[in-house]
Amino acid sequence: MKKTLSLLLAAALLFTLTAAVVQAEDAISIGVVYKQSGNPFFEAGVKGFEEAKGELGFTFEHNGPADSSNEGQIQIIEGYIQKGVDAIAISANDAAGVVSVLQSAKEKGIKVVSWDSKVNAEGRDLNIDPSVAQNIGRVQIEEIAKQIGGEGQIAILSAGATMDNQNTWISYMKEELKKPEYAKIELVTTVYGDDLTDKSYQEMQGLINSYPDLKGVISPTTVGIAAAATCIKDNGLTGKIKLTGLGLPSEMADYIKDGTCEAMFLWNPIDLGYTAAYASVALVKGTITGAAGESFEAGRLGKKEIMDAGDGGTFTLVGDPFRFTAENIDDWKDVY
Ligand code: RAM
Repeated sequence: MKKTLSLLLAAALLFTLTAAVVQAEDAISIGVVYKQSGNPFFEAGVKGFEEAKGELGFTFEHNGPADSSNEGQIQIIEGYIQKGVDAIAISANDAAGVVSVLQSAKEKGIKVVSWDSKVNAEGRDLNIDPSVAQNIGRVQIEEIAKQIGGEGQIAILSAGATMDNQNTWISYMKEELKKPEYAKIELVTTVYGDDLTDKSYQEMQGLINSYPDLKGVISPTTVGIAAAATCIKDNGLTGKIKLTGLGLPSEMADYIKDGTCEAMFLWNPIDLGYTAAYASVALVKGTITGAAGESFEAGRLGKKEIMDAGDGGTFTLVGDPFRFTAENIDDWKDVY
């Protein structure tokens, strides 16, 4: 009797172990690529992948080039293809530059989701946009207009010249600026800090040197706005050059409180990564193909509708931009 029992126990143990191995082998694997390493915005995005992993049971790796380059992203993608991941989830430095390598991934059956900054339609199955792009552009113009009292020179300090998310938002900012109420505002230039802190700081210093009458700066990048705030403060220009854009509360809290940046916007980057993870898994499982009209469940964020993006591909949306000020920044600075 005892012998039969221990045999049964051994068999049960073997079964459990085998099941665990099979499950580990079968787990969906996602290769996450972001614009650059060391950017806290993407570290927050990775937290969203972690959270979804706990709910869905996939495995993932994440990486981005230190220099924000397209070449660096291509190398990372090639590595993921070699490893045989099931899905690639990328925020692209160059929407066109990664299409070819992602097409070879797709030929091997790998699903491709772009999130945060899109890949052109031919290279993706679905894009996850943080929020309605037109809105993101509009609120930043409204904000800077209010801060500078409706007139004067403004400049844009952007991320990389080939980064689709900033370029799209900037095109909507320019549309917004055509409205009669902004007739006295002059956009003097757009400069690019490539989402690198030092370069962004230098570009901000360049703006200060070249445009002595500059009244305001919009920086639609978390790296850019933080570097611009430091530079404005270092030059003793707090309150003289107004600053708004898209910033992380964790990086900007002090500058919001001391008035270097009266107000800025952002959506929740954790939710963005979380949604990209759910979309990747749905594509791999085949519950969606990424076509307009489909929808998928994104855990605590509920049902996400897939829509026509107007660029030959499709997209879904995560949330609304939130306006951060001295009144609410303390509620957020420890979150992301
Ligand atoms: C930077 C990156 C990212 C962008 C945010 C707002 O971290 O450029 O792509 O979405 O800013």
